[in-house]
Amino acid sequence: MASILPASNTSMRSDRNKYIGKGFVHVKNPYLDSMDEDILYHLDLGTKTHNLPAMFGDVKFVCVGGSPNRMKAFALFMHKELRLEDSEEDIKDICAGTDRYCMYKIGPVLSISHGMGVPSISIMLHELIKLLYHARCCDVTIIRIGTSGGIGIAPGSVVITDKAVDSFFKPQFEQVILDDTITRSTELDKELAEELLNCSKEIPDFPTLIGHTMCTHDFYEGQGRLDGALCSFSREKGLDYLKRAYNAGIRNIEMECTVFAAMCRLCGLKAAVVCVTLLNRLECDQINSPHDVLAEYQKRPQLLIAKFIKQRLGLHD
Ligand code: R2B
Ligand code: URA
Repeated sequence: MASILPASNTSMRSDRNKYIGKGFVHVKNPYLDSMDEDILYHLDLGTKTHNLPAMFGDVKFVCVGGSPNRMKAFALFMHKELRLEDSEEDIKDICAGTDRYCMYKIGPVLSISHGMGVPSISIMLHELIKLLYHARCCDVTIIRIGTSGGIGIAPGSVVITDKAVDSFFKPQFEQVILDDTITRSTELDKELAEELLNCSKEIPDFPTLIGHTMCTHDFYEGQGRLDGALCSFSREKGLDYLKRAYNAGIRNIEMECTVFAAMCRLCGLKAAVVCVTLLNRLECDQINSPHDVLAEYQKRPQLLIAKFIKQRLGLHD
């Protein structure tokens, strides 16, 4: 599927401003359009080596998730659900030239892994957003599907995020730029969250709710766990933090949603976060459900997003 450009067809100095209108994915970087070539290093793609509009111009849905295996599984599942004519063997990792991230394209759907934590997803998003911009994609919906720790809800519940908040329960993302810290809004698309919730109601035995999601920079102490290599607070203090989070409307904790919300919002992507909870953090720290149970939980966000995409495309089960 790769569409490699001949060396002559290379200039990035085309009139890009006309694509900044409503609906087009945009970048906010005055330097980008004056570059002769843009190498998306961690995706192993580039404007001189690949015909990005031909490869990606029809993308309407982007699904991102931490694990490469899960994003491959999602791509194969989408392929089955969309009943596309090409065979399963045609679904190849577009980023096979790098082992940083994986990427699969299934018709209008892109499935990409982002690794764990803010720095990892942030690098991927910079390059993904530039990719969508160079490809002149418009009206793109992007959804992070993932796992999380639930607060006060049954394990296996799916949380659709209405507010992505930081460790201080604030709906913001603090980005250190040079030696300054700037604060970006983490507002997500409300209508999209409602649409996803309505979609979930059509799936039997599919516990789903809308709630705030907290993004932390650490899985252990940062999420109030007592079972890391380091723990510098008491059991009572940890539990008190989680209870205060619950009282502030937070229903799950993960590690990417704030930067994801902030970057997508600034670049014209309608964004949602859909995470299944693997445990109830008011009851335990360790993820101790059997593997088959966890595997079933992990499929839930995929099921919901596949149903949502099919509905948007006017396809029925
Ligand atoms: C959820 O799960 C991962 C940590 O286990 C992290 O990437 C996240 O956000
Ligand atoms: N992912 C997290 O970030 N925290 C959890 O507790 C589970 C998954």
